[in-house]
Amino acid sequence: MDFLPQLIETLTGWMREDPMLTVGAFLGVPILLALLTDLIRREPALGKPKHRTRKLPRTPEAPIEAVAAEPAEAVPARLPEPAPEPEVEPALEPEVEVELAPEPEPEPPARLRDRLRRTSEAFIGRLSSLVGGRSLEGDVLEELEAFLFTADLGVKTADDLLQRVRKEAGGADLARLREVLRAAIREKLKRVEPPDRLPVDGKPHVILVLGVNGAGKTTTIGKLAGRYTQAGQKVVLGAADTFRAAAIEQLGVWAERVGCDVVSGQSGGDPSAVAFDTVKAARARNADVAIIDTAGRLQTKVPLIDELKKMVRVIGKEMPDAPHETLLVLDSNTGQNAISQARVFTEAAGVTGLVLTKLDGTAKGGVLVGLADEFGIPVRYVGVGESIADLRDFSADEYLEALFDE
Ligand SMILES: Nc1nc2c(ncn2[C@@H]2O[C@H](COP(=O)(O)OP(=O)(O)OP(=O)(O)O)[C@@H](O)[C@H]2O)c(=O)[nH]1
Ligand SMILES: [Mg+2]
Repeated sequence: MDFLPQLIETLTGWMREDPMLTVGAFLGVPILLALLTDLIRREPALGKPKHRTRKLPRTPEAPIEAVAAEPAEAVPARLPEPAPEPEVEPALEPEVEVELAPEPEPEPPARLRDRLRRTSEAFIGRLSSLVGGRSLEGDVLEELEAFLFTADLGVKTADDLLQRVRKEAGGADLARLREVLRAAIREKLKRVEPPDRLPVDGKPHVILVLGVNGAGKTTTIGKLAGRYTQAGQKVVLGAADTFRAAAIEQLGVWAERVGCDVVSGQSGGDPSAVAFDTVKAARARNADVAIIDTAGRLQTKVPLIDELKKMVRVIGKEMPDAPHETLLVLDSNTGQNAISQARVFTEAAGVTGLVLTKLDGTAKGGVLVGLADEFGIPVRYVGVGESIADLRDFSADEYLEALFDE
């Protein structure tokens, strides 16, 4: 406590010895302190321990905010002297990629004749060169018989056409043969021409889509949803193919592309439950059409066919007259095998319409005639490519023209 008297005594001594210096010290020291405080406030780094800050590149993995939020205490008081940083090009802002479902190409619809060219060449083209300038008798009729039985028409249809040719064109020439065949095939195709376009028989009109693996079910559903939507109908899709994980996603892409809702369940879940929910949701949302996708199944696998029967029963519980349409999708490339597929599916699930896909690029499109002849089930649509416009209403005359006209 005797510090104060000592200080006073010392200052009095200084005053006595050099009064000017003492007054200067009294005024100068506080001014100096004030200046120092102000300087530290403006340059905080001066008042902190020395450490290095690094600018991180501006990438999504290292956002700027994360660097700023790092607490100062986390930095050690003394950092080892860092190696000089290499010159780095300033990082560009990362480009943001937005994935959009590809838009359907707005190209004008191709003529069926162009798409059916290979079938036409393999059937009528080969038949014409086989007969050539000869008349229809003896060996020529035998060659014709062998040809028709291997032409993807099915045995029943080939036999029937041969009888017609013998009766109506026996002894005649190629021109007459073409005439008789064209008329006979037309008769068969006219029976399976659908009476109406894009039917809407219920509210919602429920369509169940069946077929073996890879036949083109999901693609057909996407195109069909596109066509109904373009016609002003509200569509709900049901992803009841719970067997293949990517199937739900595939249908989702189509739903986004055409602008409709999709109902889906768990991968590996009960497809009947999804079918039921789809019809229920379509009713609740006042939709006009509900289209249900199913897992591709081989016609020989009985449990899968049983599952299909269950699905039809369960849909009927939610809406007694549904499904209004059960479409069987058949890949034209499978030729005569499509006929045996149709036999099993029609027995299992009461198929009301056929869709023949991939008529473009196949030589086996003649199977459509065999299917028409054998089952008499309407051929609702034909697939002649991968865009929405490539799902066509089946027209007997258009098909005939594509097959016969060179
Ligand atoms: N060229 C052509 N390709 C088609 C046509 N229809 C479908 N495809 C193609 O056939 C392939 C199989 O079609 P999907 O719709 O996946 O067949 P899916 O029956 O649903 O197959 P799963 O679900 O595995 O049973 C795809 O590459 C389609 O693009 C068509 O009319 N023409
Ligand atoms: Mg599918």
